[in-house]
Amino acid sequence: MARITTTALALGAALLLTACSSGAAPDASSPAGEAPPAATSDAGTGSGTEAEAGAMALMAVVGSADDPEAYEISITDADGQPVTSVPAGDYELTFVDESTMHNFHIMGPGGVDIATDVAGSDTSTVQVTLEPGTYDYLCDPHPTSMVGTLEVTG
Ligand SMILES: [Cu+2]
Repeated sequence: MARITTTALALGAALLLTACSSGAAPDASSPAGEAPPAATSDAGTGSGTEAEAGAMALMAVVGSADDPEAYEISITDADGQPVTSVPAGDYELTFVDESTMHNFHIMGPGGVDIATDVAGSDTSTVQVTLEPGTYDYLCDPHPTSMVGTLEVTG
């Protein structure tokens, strides 16, 4: 009995210590551990918000790969994978709008308000600085069925 209690107490103390030491770190950056923020080639650890230099690529896509007139809208990375959250920073945003009835319209923090033409196609690339917050994008003619958000983290 006594031994069990002591063990339990020791365990409790250890847990408390752990809780205290982790709780003492005010910046809740990476609960995953102490991976140094050095620029390694490990892709996508997600931590360094200011680690990357230069603009990163995003695509603003209207329609699907098979059908530019499809009622779909998304923001993807350079590999075409959908993206819903990115760190703040400078981006090269490439529009992929080859539809004659849709457009891509994005607006949000920092005065960002960019829209492609509804009738015409647009595959241009613009430089955009994304600030922390929520960016909304939609197709102006179909704002309820073609709509999405991009969260930008600080
Ligand atoms: Cu549309």
